[in-house]
Amino acid sequence: MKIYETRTAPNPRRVRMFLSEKGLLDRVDFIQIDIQKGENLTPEYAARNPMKKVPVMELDDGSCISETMAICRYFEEVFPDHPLLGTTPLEKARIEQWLRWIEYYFFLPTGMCFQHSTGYFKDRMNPIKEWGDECAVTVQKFFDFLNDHLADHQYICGDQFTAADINAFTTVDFNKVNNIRIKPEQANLKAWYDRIKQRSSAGV
Ligand SMILES: N[C@@H](CCC(=O)N[C@@H](CS)C(=O)NCC(=O)O)C(=O)O
Repeated sequence: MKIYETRTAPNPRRVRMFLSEKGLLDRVDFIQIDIQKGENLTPEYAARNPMKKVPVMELDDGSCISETMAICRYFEEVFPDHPLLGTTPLEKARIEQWLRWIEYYFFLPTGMCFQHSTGYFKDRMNPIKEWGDECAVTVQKFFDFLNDHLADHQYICGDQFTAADINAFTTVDFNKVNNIRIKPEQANLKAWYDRIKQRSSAGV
């Protein structure tokens, strides 16, 4: 099984961290795609993922699945040990709720802030600096929201580490490119961040 990815990009990192937590990293061959050079924009790559993004998983029979959480879902179903997406209906729904909050109100504005402020992909999009600035405000509000939530939670979904922690942690980390860091007064967020950072999966 192969995963086409980019080592420095945040979506592939979410998948690697998920696989690391489940002890599955060595089941996969990782193939590096240089997205800044546009290696993801070729017809050959688009045949695997018409959205031309990383990551893409390719199974041994040649079938391909893209979208970070779809890939994680595949591994959760095939390898249910060390569940990261919940086991009971309520847990599954709560984790899904958080995954969506993180994706829509945190990860997406983080990516938009980066792309519109830096012009990293200016060969394929029209960066609008004001939109980048606006997204930075949304991101900072989510840092505050997480800080408040973590006042009485060990992990995002309670007492158990889940994929929601992976997605929030990798998004907080990626915000270094936006110069958005945890503020000294966001002590709950900092304590949670340090807790996750100690896990070996945080280093993959
Ligand atoms: N919704 C997709 C987003 C994938 C995505 O945007 N990947 C970025 C890297 S983190 C990418 O491939 N960017 C290259 C480009 O936009 O040309 C997912 O969850 O996997």
